[in-house]
Amino acid sequence: MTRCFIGLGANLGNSHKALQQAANDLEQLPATHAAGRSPIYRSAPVGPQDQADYLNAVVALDTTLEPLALLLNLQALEQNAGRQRGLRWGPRTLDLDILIYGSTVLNSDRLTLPHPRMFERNFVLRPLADIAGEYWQFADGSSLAQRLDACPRNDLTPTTLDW
Ligand code: A4P
Ligand code: MG
Repeated sequence: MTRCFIGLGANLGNSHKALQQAANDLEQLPATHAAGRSPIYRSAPVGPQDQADYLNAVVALDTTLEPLALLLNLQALEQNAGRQRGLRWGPRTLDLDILIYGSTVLNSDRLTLPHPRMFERNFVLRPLADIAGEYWQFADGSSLAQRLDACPRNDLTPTTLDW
């Protein structure tokens, strides 16, 4: 089993329901077990500003799915949620990113691990720290606390939305 962290984001339609459904579906994937869910956060859009606030969260999974198989499963869940690929960084009903797959470092056409933009995004690092802990260390030896310190402070608030 490999411990993975999946980033969830949505800002179109019923985003709360999309996150709830996605977390349930992720934990039901084949060869996969639930390993924790962060609180749900509300965050100002990064990228084009003429779009609604996002709901963001991180889900931890233990899985024996290989990284590419996991990615294909995430893309199928995005499709089921009615995802249309449009503007880069534009609004979406559901975005699922593999943030971390164990200690795997990968740079291929289809998959980059850890996720290349996560270190600039407090809406990823904050919920990740909630479930992984601030002392959690990346492959390069840096800690989540250090990464959070260095991260731009985009507007981010915890919600009381339930799972
Ligand atoms: N890909 C490569 N590595 C990965 C990975 N680790 N996880 C490839 C998932 N996918 C990965 O993704 C494009 C391609 O990236 C995939 O086909 C896969 O092979 P996509 O989901 O089709 O495109 P995208 O998500 O529109 O593009 P991008 O640049 O990945 O967007 P981001 O970085 O995901 O950003 N603001 C707030 N507040 N909250 C948000 O959640 N999200 C975005 C989207 C912008 N602004 C936001 C938020
Ligand atoms: Mg994405």
